[in-house]
Amino acid sequence: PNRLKSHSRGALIVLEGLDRCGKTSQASRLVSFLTGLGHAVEMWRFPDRTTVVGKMISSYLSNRSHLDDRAIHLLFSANRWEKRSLMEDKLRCGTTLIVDRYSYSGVAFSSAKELDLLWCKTPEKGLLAPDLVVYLDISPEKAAERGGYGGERYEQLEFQKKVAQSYHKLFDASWKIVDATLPIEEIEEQLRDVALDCLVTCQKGKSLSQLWS
Ligand code: DGP
Ligand code: NA
Ligand code: NA
Repeated sequence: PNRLKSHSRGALIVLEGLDRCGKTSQASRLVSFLTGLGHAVEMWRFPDRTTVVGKMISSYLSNRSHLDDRAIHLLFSANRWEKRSLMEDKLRCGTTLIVDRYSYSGVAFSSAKELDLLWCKTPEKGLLAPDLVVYLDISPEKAAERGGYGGERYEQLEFQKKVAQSYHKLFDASWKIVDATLPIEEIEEQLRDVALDCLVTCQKGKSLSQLWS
């Protein structure tokens, strides 16, 4: 492998989308691909349900507890903050992170509950900004047809329609929007291409920046 790689930072690549859009399996395929090329790569996901905060979130999502909309918003945010320094260390040491959901889920899901958009973004300010955001685009109806909604709190068609609208408000020209209804291998191919471009940009010295500016 290339000696230069160990001197450059890793890339922060985020996958976003509605529930059942296929992010999780695409994230793991991408990790295998990049690992196979000799890159240091880890798959992360938010919420990270293994921490104390993550367990509170998991309990909320499975309807075992009930929390005020703003309280749960802040817990999701805290769950990203508690991983921030580790995230930065990994990236600076050259590890690329493929992250299944991030701050955009935080803003899209909470603002779908009609919380103020700016209020939703504020606690997220200062988290690391991704180098690449891939949105796996699927209509709420098609996602629901895929079945396997696990019965968690947000996995309902009417709510997912609102989440889709919220995501659309967050779309930015820098996002890569991929049609999530294409065959799995085609999606995988598109992700490989954009991820490799992103790695090159980071290796050339692109600096880390912060949300939401
Ligand atoms: P997942 O483990 O990817 O299935 O995500 C669990 C659920 O929580 C899913 O419906 C998306 C939602 N979610 C993920 N991140 C956030 C967040 O930061 N805020 C809110 N309100 N919901 C989130
Ligand atoms: Na889910
Ligand atoms: Na998922």
